[in-house]
Amino acid sequence: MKTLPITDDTHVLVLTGAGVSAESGVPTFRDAGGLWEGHDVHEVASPDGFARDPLLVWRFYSQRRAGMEGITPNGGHHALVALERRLGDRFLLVTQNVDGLHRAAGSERLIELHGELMRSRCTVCDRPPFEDRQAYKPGVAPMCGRCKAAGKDALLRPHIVWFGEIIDRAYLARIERFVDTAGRRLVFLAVGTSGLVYPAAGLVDAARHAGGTSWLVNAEAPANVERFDHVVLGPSGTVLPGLLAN
Ligand code: BV8
Repeated sequence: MKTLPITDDTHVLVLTGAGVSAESGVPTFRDAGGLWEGHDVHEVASPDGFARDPLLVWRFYSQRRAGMEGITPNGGHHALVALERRLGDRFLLVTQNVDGLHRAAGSERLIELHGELMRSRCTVCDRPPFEDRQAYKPGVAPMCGRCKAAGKDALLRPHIVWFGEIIDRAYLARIERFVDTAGRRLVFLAVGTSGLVYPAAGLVDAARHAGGTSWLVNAEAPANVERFDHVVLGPSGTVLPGLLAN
């Protein structure tokens, strides 16, 4: 079994996708054939879709919130926490997942690039995103309490980055700084991602451009497999503990 080549000055940047949560029982985007709970992704994960039918979008996200009941991190999440604790500031984890499982496992040097399923925010006022685990009943679109107190009606929305929405610049700057500082000392590890969604899918190119080496752990070879120096095919919950063992 291969192990990730980590020496005293190796910097590790990890990118995870839906595949890292699959063994915890969270359905992946691709497994659903691009249809989530039977909905076209652009109907339920885009600003236009929300403007068109906020009740449908809230039903979709409420279903996903309810679906997280009893779901816990798996061996892959825990192996990444152990590596973070071993490397400290030479480690950074970027996840495309909104399921909160990395945070639940104890990850701290973590960027949740596409937002968080269990947080909501107001579509009008500048109230910061807040924890909201509520799976709203069909037909209910939650409203902002602060706007209501000011006599206004304002819809809440999930604190999620939808297709066509920009990623927080501060996140991208932090990733850029990490890659630039690491340079040739960088090992980039992608886990459980089909490599189709940008800007996350471009991180492997940035890592290689900086002189780093790229690793992929995935159940099958994804579209961008040729951009990886090393490929380990298999379930990440089983593969990562061995691959990351010190
Ligand atoms: C942006 C939140 C600037 C939602 C998500 C045209 C119009 C508008 C935009 C675009 C456009 N063309 C291109 C774009 C850019 C667009 C994009 O990349 N589109 C793609 C489809 C081409 N990107 C954006 O819009 C981003 N913003 O670029 O802003 C801009 C703005 C306007 C126009 C241009 C640019 C924002 C993207 C964020 C979208 N939000 N999530 C929600 O989750 O509810 S993305 C969503 O889908 C997920 O978060 C995730 O990122 C993605 C699914 O990808 P994966 O995580 O890789 O999951 P997937 O199921 O695909 O793959 C799982 C893999 O795991 C598989 O390979 C499988 O084999 C493997 N696997 C399974 N089990 C296991 C396993 N591996 C290991 N172990 C296992 N057990």
